Amino acid sequence: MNLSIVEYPDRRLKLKSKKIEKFDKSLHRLLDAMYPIMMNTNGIGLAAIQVAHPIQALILNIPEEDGEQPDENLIEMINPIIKSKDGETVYQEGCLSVPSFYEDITRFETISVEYQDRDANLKTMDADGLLSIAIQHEVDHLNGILFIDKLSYGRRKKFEKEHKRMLKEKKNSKK
Ligand code: Y12
Ligand code: CO
Repeated sequence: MNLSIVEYPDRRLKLKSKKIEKFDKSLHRLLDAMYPIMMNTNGIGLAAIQVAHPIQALILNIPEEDGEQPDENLIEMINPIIKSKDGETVYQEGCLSVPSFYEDITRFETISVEYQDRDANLKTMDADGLLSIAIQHEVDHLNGILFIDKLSYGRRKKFEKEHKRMLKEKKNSKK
């Protein structure tokens, strides 16, 4: 499966992803193909919409303290729903669909999320720390929300300016 990362300002990133009903080979193939893309780009989370599939699937691999991301850390969530949330935390987030831009984002500190695994088994996970932040970031993608949508008016303006300059530089370097 040939996948590539959809980047801002592509409007597909605004789409609401559809609930998954069929837990078949094509879903497994997509999840399997998303994993190397995420790992090869130093990602820790990736939603299916970021590879142009508007369905409610996301993957995560939260690094260990030494920065390693063993395959055993892979988490796949299908049709996730955040059932409860508490507290507040701030973290400097980045996104594979918004390369080279990082900003402090406020999120819930702890969450409880219900989801299905790739075989439709129902699961519940309580999360805090980076895992909680990553789940909230990826669930936002399923609702067409990017972390830059959470910036204040002033910070968003700053981002748009920086982004325009970055695209210009990219274009010039290709000439
Ligand atoms: C905390 C904060 C954000 C998340 C969401 C998941 N975000 C990522 O996985 C971001 C990855 C990322 C990787 C980059 O490196 C490459 O593309 C090689 C990157 O670098 C550049 O853009 C140059 C930016 C972001 C979860 C938890
Ligand atoms: Co993202």
